[in-house]
Amino acid sequence: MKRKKNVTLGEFIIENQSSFAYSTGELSKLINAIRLAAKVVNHEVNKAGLVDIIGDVGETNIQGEEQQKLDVFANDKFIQSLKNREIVCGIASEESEEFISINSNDERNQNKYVVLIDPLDGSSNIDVNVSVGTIFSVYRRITPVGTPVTLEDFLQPGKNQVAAGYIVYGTSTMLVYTTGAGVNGFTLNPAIGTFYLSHPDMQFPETGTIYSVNEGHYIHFHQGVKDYIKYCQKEEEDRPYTARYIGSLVSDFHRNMIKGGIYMYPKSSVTEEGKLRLLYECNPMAFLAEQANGLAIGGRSRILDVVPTELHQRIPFFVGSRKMVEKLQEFLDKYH
Ligand code: AHM
Ligand code: MG
Repeated sequence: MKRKKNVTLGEFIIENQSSFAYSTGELSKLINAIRLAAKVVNHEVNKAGLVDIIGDVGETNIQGEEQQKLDVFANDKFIQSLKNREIVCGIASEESEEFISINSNDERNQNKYVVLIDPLDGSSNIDVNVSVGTIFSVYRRITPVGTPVTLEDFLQPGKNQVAAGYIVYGTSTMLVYTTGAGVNGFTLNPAIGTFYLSHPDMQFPETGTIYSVNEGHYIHFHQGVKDYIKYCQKEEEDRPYTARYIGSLVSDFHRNMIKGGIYMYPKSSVTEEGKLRLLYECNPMAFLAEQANGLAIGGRSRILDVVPTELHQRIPFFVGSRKMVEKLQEFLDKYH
């Protein structure tokens, strides 16, 4: 079938609204709110290099506003955008200790979605002009509408997600998301502030030749991961693989989804739970991966089956092309 050209994200959301099983338009509004905040954050991220010229973090700018750190700025923008449109009943952010309830104890509030967000992931890369990203995840609340949201609404296994996505602020800015019917990617035309469908139906190649891991920590990794890394480096069949590690999960994932590869953030002898957060980073990426024919595991089991116990829980994370993750799993299983 010939694909329509120049489809904007706005049009795509409207056209696909009815294909979403429980659609009442609420989820579409939610994605729209994220789209708008993404544009504002993109604008700010793009000026990050000018901070030393036009003022430093903590200084007061010409309008009398204090310059914010970009991750705080991004956090505020996404939360504001979702709050202003009154479309969610709760938000949890990697930036904040506690979740936020949005008029959820008002019985007129019929909003049923909660959003979990990592507003600016990989923010240590900003100072050196390397890509960063935003990650978001959406669930239907468990408790009844019109009653206060509780922790239970946020601590759901990833398989309950109704939508997830990321924005990558890279050489171009892209918004990639799923509502459970495949993964689609949209590229921002910064001149007119419009996202266009540029990557329809994204799929991880079944296998690939890229492995992404912070190998500086090799000495602390468990034996299964060490053996798999050695396997990646061995001269045999299509190996040695290429090592690529940006240190920005969204960008590493995005590249691997397009080219074929595996991303790993294992536990180690110094970080028993790994580094990445189950709710804000691993679950949304795992949902996207599975929707794009990839796999995501947390060591022994599928990430999306893990029942969370804490908002900021960390977990080892392995995600990527199906065959590569299966091969890694074989190595991990040897030591269990
Ligand atoms: P952050 O949430 O503090 O930004 O940390 C998450 C980031 C990921 O984007 C990235 O893959 C990882 O941390 C890199 O960690 P390390 O520097 O330990 O390799
Ligand atoms: Mg993060």
